[in-house]
Amino acid sequence: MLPGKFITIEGTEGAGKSTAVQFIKNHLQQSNINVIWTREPGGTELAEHIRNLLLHPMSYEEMEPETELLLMFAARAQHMKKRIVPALTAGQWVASDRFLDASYAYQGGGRKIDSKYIKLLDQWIVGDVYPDLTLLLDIDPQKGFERAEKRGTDKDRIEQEKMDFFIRVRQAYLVRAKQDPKRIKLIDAGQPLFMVEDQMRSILNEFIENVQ
Ligand code: Z5A
Repeated sequence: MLPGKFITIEGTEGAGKSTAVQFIKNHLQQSNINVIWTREPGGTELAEHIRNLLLHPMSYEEMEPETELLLMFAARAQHMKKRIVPALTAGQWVASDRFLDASYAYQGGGRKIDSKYIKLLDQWIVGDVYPDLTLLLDIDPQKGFERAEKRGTDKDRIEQEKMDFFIRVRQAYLVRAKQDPKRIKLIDAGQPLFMVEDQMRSILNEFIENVQ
């Protein structure tokens, strides 16, 4: 086990993940914890190029699910080796806006890729550098969709998927949370913002108390 602490933030479509990330940043800062923030797909210059490839809508050719999965893990391999592992090895705290669980949810649940292939890549690329804490923002997909619509920004390639895709993504996330309840903390993101923040505050405080 590496000496640093690793936190990840996950969420279904429109759950308010970006809003939550801002709250978590402020809360950790107020708790005098210095954190390196990063995101997936992305987090290094090369991985950010792969992110563009993954999220930019393309008119010339449809991306196959296998290609999407392998590109997610290609970006992750770079991210792990160049940023996450060195920081954790140096004893630093790292927080990532999405990470491995998203591959099980989106490529496994959403794209219906057999999880045995994701597990193989997981064991190879992530190994035992698993997050210590994952905050999973969960919302009914219909409600999430309405929130995302209100945001009014252009949809990326994955956000353009239909409702049944996001229903499967949510189910796969919930299965992950059930399999690993000690690490993955489920947050009811359908509530008003102050209640979502209350849930996150108490999870973070408990985590900080236990590791210090
Ligand atoms: N992906 C993948 O497929 N496989 C992988 O392995 C990985 C990722 C790592 C990029 O992620 C995509 O990559 C993502 C999964 C895939 N695709 N999708 N879809 P991203 O994290 O960069 O993008 P995102 O999923 O679109 O996340 P986001 O920008 O954080 O969106 P959000 O959850 O919808 O958050 P938001 O913008 O904060 O909230 C939406 C709106 O709701 C906004 O107007 C807020 O003001 C509002 N809001 C927030 N909280 C509340 C509450 N509590 N009440 C009412 N309104 C609220």
